[in-house]
Amino acid sequence: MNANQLQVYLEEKRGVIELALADLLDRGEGIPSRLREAMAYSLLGGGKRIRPIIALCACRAAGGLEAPALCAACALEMIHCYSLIHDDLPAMDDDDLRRGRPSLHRAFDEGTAILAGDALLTLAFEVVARDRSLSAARAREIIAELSAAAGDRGMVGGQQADLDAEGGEISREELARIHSRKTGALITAAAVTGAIAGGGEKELVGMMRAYGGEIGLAFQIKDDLLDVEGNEKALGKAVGQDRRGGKATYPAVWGIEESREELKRAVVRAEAALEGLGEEAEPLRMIARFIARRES
Ligand code: GRG
Repeated sequence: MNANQLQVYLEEKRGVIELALADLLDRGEGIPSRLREAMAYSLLGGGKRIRPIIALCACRAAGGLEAPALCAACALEMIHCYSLIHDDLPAMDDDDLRRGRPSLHRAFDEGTAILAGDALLTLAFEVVARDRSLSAARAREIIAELSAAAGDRGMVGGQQADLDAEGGEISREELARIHSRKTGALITAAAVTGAIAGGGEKELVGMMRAYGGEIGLAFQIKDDLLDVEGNEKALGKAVGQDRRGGKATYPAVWGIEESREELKRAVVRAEAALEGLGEEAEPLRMIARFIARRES
């Protein structure tokens, strides 16, 4: 698969995920219209959909099909959207722009943004619990993975550690610990839950955990580099925010050149984690390279 074919592939997968997300949001009566509109504004308002795509690809690597992972993939995107909504709030990063549009609390109001984030987080678990294409045992395993990745030992814990580190000096090890939870945990959960949905054996799930850890790291380093040298228009958000906010980032702790080198090494390690797998893992290999190349 060359770079153009990958773009077409990613676009096609995005389409599948967006249809499924719209469908899952459309749950009839009983939801206050302002809350429903706020959830849709965030969940259907663009984004690369990289976490759900990874889940579909990992499912395919495990069992040949992607369909069993579709609900888990949507759940991952819901959790991701909630985290972005809350991260943009004045009490956190206070960002006015997200995905090229006003952030949710700017387009609506802070109270609605908090509630829409809460509702997306809880909907994620409902969606997997109600997924009829999964056995009860697989659904339970997926919910356990998602909640561990999102919660106090995962993304929320990483976010707190990041807040605590703001403005101070930290070591490379501490930086890695923060980001493996804040960004890495959910990306790892994407690869792992996709493999579980596809019926992957323990060994394959382990390979996906290793792969996910490396691409999660690569994703964060690239994100930090884009904040230094990226294009505001392509990113759909302001650049230079990390330095202004005294954030713990790879360029700040490792320097730009070494960050670029570590990014390359993480991609090599991610591909090595897939060793022994064949053609079925090709999209996962391409995604690892795409993460390092992305401009948004
Ligand atoms: C508020 C609980 C809570 C957690 C926030 C995800 C996060 C933790 C903060 C976002 C800040 C940030 C820039 C993190 C770095 C990596 C990241 C999650 C980038 C945004 O994800 P993309 O690039 O976004 O996948 P799109 O818009 O493409 O979905």
